[in-house]
This record gives sequence, structure tokens and C-alpha cells, in this order.
Amino acid sequence: MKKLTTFLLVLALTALMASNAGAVTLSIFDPGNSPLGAASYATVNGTTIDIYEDWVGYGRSFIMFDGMTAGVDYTINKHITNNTGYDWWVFTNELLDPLGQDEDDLDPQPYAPWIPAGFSTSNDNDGLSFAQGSGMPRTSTAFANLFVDELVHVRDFLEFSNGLVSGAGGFDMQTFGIRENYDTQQPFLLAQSPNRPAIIPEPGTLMLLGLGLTGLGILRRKKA
Ligand SMILES: [Ca+2]
Ligand SMILES: [Ca+2]
Ligand SMILES: [Ca+2]
Repeated sequence: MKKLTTFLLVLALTALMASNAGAVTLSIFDPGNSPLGAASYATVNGTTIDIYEDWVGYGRSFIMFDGMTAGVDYTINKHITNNTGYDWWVFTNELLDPLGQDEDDLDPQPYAPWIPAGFSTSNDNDGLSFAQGSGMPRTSTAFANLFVDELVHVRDFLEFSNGLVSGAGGFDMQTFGIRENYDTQQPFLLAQSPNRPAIIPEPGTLMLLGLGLTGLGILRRKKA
């Protein structure tokens, strides 16, 4: 009987600690330079986080996570709308932990120039991952293929490909898990990057450019 009481007490304390863990907060990192528009927002319901992303510009976006309960597998549902004006056929997700942790000496150096100051790549000992080993589903409604790179110290990386999200309001829903085993790894960033727009010059433009350069050469020779 005493054992049961102790067990119940531990259960109650665990519940209390969980409720006192504080709210999970998400925010757009460096919003002035983010391709995510002001219409983007997130909702948190227990361990399920829904992120509504309105992409209106080029480049990477970063979402800052804070206040997640250590050791808990969170389900992330990203409702993504592509209003950038160019089509996507690849979309990558990578986790970036705060710079200055003991484990950072396992990160390959130097860091890529796109990693924001104060953050670093997430190695395999830092406790931050896409809920590695949990078996949580990793899915996309627009992309058929998923490349995962997470069992190394280089990075925690998910790349969706083999699909198309139209730049004229196309939609993709991506689902995966995130777990943070130690409070010291917060706040952390989720870096997101679709492919760049394909800039293929028209053959006519190239021909005109060639003609122009040739003309310039003739002019120069005449002047000399
Ligand atoms: Ca690191
Ligand atoms: Ca990992
Ligand atoms: Ca990691």
C-alpha cells in the first residue's frame, strides 16, 4: 500500500512539473529578413505544434522554438503555402542548436556562412533531434521522397523532394517529430529552405548578348 501511495505521489509530482514547465513559444527568427510573411503563425496544443507558413520571399527561414519540455516527442505539422511566385521541387529542414554548448566541439568546422550568429549545427550527442529513434512519421503531402541525415555529427537534416509546390499558392503539409533532451539546447532554430528559383536565360537573350559583345569588339577594333 505504501508503495502505491509513493507511486501516486510521484505521478502527481510529474503532472505538476509538466504543467509548470511553461508554455512552448514559437517565433519567426530575424523577421525583417525572413521569407515568411506576416500571415504566418503557430498553435500549440499539448505536444502537437501546428505551424502555418505563408512564404512570400526567397531564401531560408528560421523558426525559433523555446520552452519545450525536455525529453518529450513533439509532433510538428507544418501547413505551408507557397506565395513566392516560383515553384518548389525540394524542401529541406535542419535543426540548429545554440552555440556555446560543451558538445559543440563535435560539430564539423567551419560552420556554413548561412548559419545565424549564436547558433550551430546539431550533432548526434547534443540531445536535439527530429525525435530520432522514436518512429514518429515523417511525411509530406506534396513530396514523395525523403532523404534523412541524422545519425552523424554533421547535422540533423530532412530533405523532401520528388514533388511540386506551385509558386502561385501551392500547398504542402509536412509532419515530423522534434525532441530536445536537455533544457540547455533551447532556444533552438528550425532552418527551412526550398530550392532557389531556376533562372534559365532564354536562348534569344543569350543570342542578343552574344551579338552585343561581338558588336562591342568590332567597335573597339575600329577605334584602335
Ligand atoms: Ca552544435
Ligand atoms: Ca542526430
Ligand atoms: Ca542533434
